[in-house]
Amino acid sequence: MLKSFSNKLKNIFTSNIDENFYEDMEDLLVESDLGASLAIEIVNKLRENSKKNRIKSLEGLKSELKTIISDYIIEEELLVESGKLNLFLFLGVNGVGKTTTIGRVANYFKSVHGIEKIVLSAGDTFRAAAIDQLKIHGERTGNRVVSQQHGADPGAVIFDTIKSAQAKNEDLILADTAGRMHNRLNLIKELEKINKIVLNAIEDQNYKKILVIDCTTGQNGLNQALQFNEAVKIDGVVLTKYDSSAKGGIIPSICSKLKIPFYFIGMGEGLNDLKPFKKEEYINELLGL
Ligand SMILES: Nc1nc2c(ncn2[C@@H]2O[C@H](COP(=O)(O)OP(=O)(O)O)[C@@H](O)[C@H]2O)c(=O)[nH]1
Ligand SMILES: [Mg+2]
Repeated sequence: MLKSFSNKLKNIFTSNIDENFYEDMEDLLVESDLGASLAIEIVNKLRENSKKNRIKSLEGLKSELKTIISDYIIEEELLVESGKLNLFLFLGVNGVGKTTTIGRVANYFKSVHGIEKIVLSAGDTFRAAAIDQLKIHGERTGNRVVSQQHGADPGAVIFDTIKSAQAKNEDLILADTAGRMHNRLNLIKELEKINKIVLNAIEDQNYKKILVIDCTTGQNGLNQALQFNEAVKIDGVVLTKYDSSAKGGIIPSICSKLKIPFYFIGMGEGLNDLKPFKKEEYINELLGL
């Protein structure tokens, strides 16, 4: 789909720079999941800037478009700070890839950053399968998993994880959460409770609340981000399934609304299919540069 975006962009860029050109550009941006209001905003800026700077060539316009979209995007490297307990809490609706992402993030910090003492926390107690799934990721990546039985209090599981990690002097906790409860209010209350427990249990902490979004859900991802951010302030996002029929326009869309960075991009189901998010690479791929 990314390919198709840049191909379509190529077609637009071979036409004359007239009002039709700007309309086609707007349609294309909406199609690629940037959302109508952001697409209009970007095209307005492009129109204004090209007038102001007397940009006449298609190449010039393309590079102006790149600058405009880049300005919305926030890239940040997720880091494990040494000498303290780091806790990354993964949030997001069912099926977006939270549990899979935890396995891959564990693998990333171990293999790329040499972080040895990682513990996985089975905070999704809502589904029995989620606990087993996390245990499998623990085995594969050679990390300890703290879990309780299906239906247990997720806050208690995460509290136990923190206490044992402190006792064992571990570096990093990767905590899973349920994407669904009996209703939405329950889920929000649960997340607020977990948040309080973490804030109280770790003194000098590097605590990040990370939202996982499936980019095949398009603009729906923006609604999810707004809702989770309202419940517990989100620090950053992991975008999964970028290898599937995804358009990726959700990235500038979420960044512009919430002013939060993207940390990683998931490009497949394997343990190594998670890459740190790189703004420059992303925008070049999007625009076919
Ligand atoms: N193609 C692809 N599939 C993914 C990616 N990330 C996760 N998945 C798949 O999405 C499905 C749901 O993942 P899971 O981690 O169980 O989601 P959770 O409910 O949020 O914990 C699984 O089949 C994963 O293998 C990705 O980046 N690309
Ligand atoms: Mg899960």
